Amino acid sequence: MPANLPPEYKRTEEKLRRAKTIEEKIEIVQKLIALLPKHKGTDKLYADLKRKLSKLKEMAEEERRKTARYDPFLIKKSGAGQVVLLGFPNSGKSSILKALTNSNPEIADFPFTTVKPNLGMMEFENVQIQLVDLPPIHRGHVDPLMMNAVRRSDGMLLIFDAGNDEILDEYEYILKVLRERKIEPYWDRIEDEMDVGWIGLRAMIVVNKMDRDYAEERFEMLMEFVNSRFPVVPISVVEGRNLEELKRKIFELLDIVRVYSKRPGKPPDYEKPFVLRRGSTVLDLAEEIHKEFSKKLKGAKLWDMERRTYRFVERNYEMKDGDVIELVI
Ligand SMILES: Nc1nc2c(ncn2[C@@H]2O[C@H](COP(=O)(O)OP(=O)(O)OP(=O)(O)O)[C@@H](O)[C@H]2O)c(=O)[nH]1
Ligand SMILES: [Mg+2]
Repeated sequence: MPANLPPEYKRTEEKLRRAKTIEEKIEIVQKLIALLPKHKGTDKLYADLKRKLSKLKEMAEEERRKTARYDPFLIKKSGAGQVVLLGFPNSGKSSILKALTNSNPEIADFPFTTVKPNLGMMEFENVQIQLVDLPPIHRGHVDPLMMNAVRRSDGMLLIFDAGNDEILDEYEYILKVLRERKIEPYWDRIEDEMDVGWIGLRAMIVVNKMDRDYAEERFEMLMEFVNSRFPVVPISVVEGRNLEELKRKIFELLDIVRVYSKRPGKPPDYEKPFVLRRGSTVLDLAEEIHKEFSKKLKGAKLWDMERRTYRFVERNYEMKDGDVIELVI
């Protein structure tokens, strides 16, 4: 042992002997390295500590790998927004995903077919929207990992089977499950201030299997019960009924606007809209395009491409879906 080690070093070294967890040990060794006077006499000790530290870090990493739980509901977002499909078993969630996207999930006439989320991209005009078909909600255990995925999404479809007599009970049950997870589903607006930990999530209702007997009656009953709180879209995947309308409504659910940026003297590119949250301003658009740009921004020309005229709008102008914007700096 080289001489001249400060007393604090010795004290810390003593702590290392008593440390229990790998994390504690890492922290102490790092402290030792910092406390060690650096000179020829301590070279070897320094190298030993470094080796010890890297060994401990390896062990910590190994531990993390072993304990980390694989979460199949951690879904990377893509496209203009992510919409989850939630509903009781057999209501047709996977069938809807298959009908609206290029995905080919397992579909069967018995419940609990889907056990892991299925993803697909839905094309609506010039935007792509990500749909996530989830395992069913039921009256037993609700997977908290699944509900976390709902929380992270940008909107949800509550799916019901028009052939099912339990439709109202199921609706109430799903609302209860959402409440338990501090999710407030809404379409119009949330009037009251939300408590800490709560989130608002845009939601709408899809009544599938409208081809079944007495479907119309059940649909009417649910409509009345929902009482305009959410839009209710009746569809039939089997008959291909109302699917285009459903797509448009899913786009509306996301509450986004598409705006087209135009350079001076050039036409806008209608294939590539900028997709922003409703309420976004010209300044938000400029920031999206280039941070530097936004600092110098004066406002924008809002074009009427048919008449080839424009009017000047301020930086805080809230853009509407379809606006053609030429930023002015
Ligand atoms: N009559 C009728 N049957 C449908 C319709 N859509 C789906 N189905 C049938 O309903 C059954 C269940 O469909 P799925 O898409 O697997 O239902 P799911 O909600 O994904 O079911 P889980 O994964 O178990 O929650 C299948 O037999 C489908 O063919 C429809 O519009 N009309
Ligand atoms: Mg399914």
